[in-house]
Amino acid sequence: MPGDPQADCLFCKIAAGQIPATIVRETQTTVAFRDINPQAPTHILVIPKAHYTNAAELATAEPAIAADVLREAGEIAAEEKLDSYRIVFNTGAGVGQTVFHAHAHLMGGRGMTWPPG
Ligand code: DGP
Repeated sequence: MPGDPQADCLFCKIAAGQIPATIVRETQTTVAFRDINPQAPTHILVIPKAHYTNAAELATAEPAIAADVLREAGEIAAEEKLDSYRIVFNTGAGVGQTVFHAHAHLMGGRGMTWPPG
């Protein structure tokens, strides 16, 4: 069922506490943890606990939880004292999505160029 934990999903396992991660914040619907391979001084992933493959699928099925993910990213950015930051949802292997459980990358603490590579 969409939303149910997937046995072979890394981020479902992190959400369930079965794989360790540096947890930053947790709510009823979301978990935020530090990226294992940070691309910026602050690089935090915010995920829904429910399993959806990507951000659009999450927003279609559970718009309130998609909003939770974005609100958490903003509140964490404030906690991390980031006055500028980027939130990225890679969607599809062609643009670098490697974990097929919706996640926001919250990145900040350095300057960034636009457009992204
Ligand atoms: P993406 O490429 O958009 O699918 O992002 C997946 C991110 O997940 C990538 O930046 C690295 C991160 N990541 C992969 N495995 C782990 C892990 O086991 N722990 C943590 N904390 N992050 C992970």
